[in-house]
Amino acid sequence: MTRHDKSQEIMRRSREIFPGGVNSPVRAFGGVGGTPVVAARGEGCRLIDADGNAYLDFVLSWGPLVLGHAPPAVLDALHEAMTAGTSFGMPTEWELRLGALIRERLPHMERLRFVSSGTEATMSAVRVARAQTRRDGILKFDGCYHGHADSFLVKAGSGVATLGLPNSPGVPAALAELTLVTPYNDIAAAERLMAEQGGRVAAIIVEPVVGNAGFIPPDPAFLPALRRLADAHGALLIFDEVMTGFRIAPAGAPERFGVNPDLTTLGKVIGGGLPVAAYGGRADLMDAVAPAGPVYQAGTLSGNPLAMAAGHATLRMLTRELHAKIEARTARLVQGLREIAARRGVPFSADHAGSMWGFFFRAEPVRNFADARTSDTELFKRFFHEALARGVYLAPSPFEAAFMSAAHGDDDVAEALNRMDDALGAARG
Ligand code: KE4
Repeated sequence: MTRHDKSQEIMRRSREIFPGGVNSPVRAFGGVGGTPVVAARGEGCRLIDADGNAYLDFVLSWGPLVLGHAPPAVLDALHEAMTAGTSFGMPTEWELRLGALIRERLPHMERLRFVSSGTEATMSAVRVARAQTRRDGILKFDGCYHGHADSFLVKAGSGVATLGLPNSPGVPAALAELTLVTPYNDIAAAERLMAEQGGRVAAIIVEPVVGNAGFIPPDPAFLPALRRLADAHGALLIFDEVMTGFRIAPAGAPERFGVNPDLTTLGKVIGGGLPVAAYGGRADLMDAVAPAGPVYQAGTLSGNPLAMAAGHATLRMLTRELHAKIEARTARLVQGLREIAARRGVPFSADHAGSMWGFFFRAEPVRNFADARTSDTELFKRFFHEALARGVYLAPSPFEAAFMSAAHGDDDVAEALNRMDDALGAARG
């Protein structure tokens, strides 16, 4: 078994400073029990904790590290940028370079604005939608997580779901009632809700592939139906691609599913591990954003040159060929897990979209958050810890997705499967 004395000591002291000892709830192991391991360094696909234990990392900072930890190209770009200074609060060429590259890869983002977190991106996209439609309501899907802005903390996924928080105290009822919620993949329910209340809905916001209730792909007809529904009721369609961006396809959900949103949010991968997110889309909508228009949104460190440099280096490396290579390895890992579970007679379903993947201890496919909650979360907890003890780091919650990076080689995938096979045997008892 691995030792975690230093992690335990660091967490003991951190609990005296940070709520729950962490700076983001999902890191606290609330969904799996026990004490978090404390990261000390990352090397490619490996994570080393404060006690020197090494793990094959499939969380990758919750998605940003599509090239793996500390990729040389990103470190070189960061070094070049930081020797010129760390922040200016002024236009720089770095933001132009990354903005132009994103628009080249994602032509549906005619205009975009950089911010520093996915939460800022989604709250700003909704503000634009509310301003442009002069409506206050939004429609989201049960188990989807769009960051912690007040309007989204209604039946949210990720840490809200992991910790079993009903919604969140501190969100005014008057605001929460503006957020309509309906089950993911249920077109009829969404149609009924929009027929009743569509006149007050500014936007339908959706994770094109859900990564915050566990991994849940859309039924083929779901996203096209949302496009039609938004158009029929004069609402906008927002694809929250903070997690799926540059993960499920080189040009995102529009390429994978053939549906164009009105607005898109990005994050994670576009910062290469530094704080970067963005919102954007149709020019006629985005030109309402200050100072071009009256919709106010701002940020001291938006477009920070170090973050722009890291994101630019990451996307430059992430060619279509590399994306396809990472996707192929992800497919092999998922298929390997299915075979292990079948051989061991464990009820199990797993799937992937590009380099994003996930699994549930449940035989039937998971189509929405209610399904996800019927999976065997107790077995997940045991499996998580048995895998951790064998050097595999998975998301510490059954309601999160997993990821793959360019740094995971074929041998790493094979090694991870061997370790997880052994872990499942131990977890089953
Ligand atoms: P941030 O504010 O955490 O940068 O992004 C919020 C967000 C928005 N939209 C989607 C689809 C997201 O997945 C996220 C953040 N994802 C979580 C992981 N499920 C971040 C991890 C955390 O909360 O610490």
